[in-house]
Amino acid sequence: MALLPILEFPDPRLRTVAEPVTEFNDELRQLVKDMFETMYDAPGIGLAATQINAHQRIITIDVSEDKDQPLVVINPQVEPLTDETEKMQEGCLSVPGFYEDVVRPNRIRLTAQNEKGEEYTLEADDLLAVCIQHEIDHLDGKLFVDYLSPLKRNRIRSKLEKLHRQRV
Ligand code: QAP
Ligand code: CO
Repeated sequence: MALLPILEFPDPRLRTVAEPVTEFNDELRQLVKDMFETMYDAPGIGLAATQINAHQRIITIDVSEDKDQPLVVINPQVEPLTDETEKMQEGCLSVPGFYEDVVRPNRIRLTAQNEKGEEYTLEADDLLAVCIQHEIDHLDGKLFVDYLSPLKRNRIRSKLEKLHRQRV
């Protein structure tokens, strides 16, 4: 078991587009375990492999109250089920301390694989739907701050850069 360091905005490695997973082996399953440990420790409700500098299409999610409903999302494909959107305040382990409203489709269908390579489909709404879309964005090198105005995004960037300088 291991806690993995999380990349923080504006680290350019967060812009990497992740590769599909092709081998469902013990190494993959260990990575998934470490991602859950890192996510629960943070604590967070979602983590994409991009955020721990592993550029494969792997996501861990648990939006449950009791943190007992882990969802492994590998090679995800998502389709919106309605034109309706939802405005929700989002945060991100890679943008610590900042929360802003983002608008996204509020019902989706997810098709993905689990850590054994088994394919599944589920329909999601509300927080789970938002979280899945937020995490898939990471695999495509996107962050929730990309949906904000340049002014807000630059303010967040400056504040985090200052914090990172103080940390060194
Ligand atoms: C993505 O985010 C998400 O700023 C998951 O200081 C968030 O787990 C989807 C976190 C909200 C939908 C709605 C953020 C932890 C965790 C922070 C997270 C922080 C500590 C974020
Ligand atoms: Co995030």
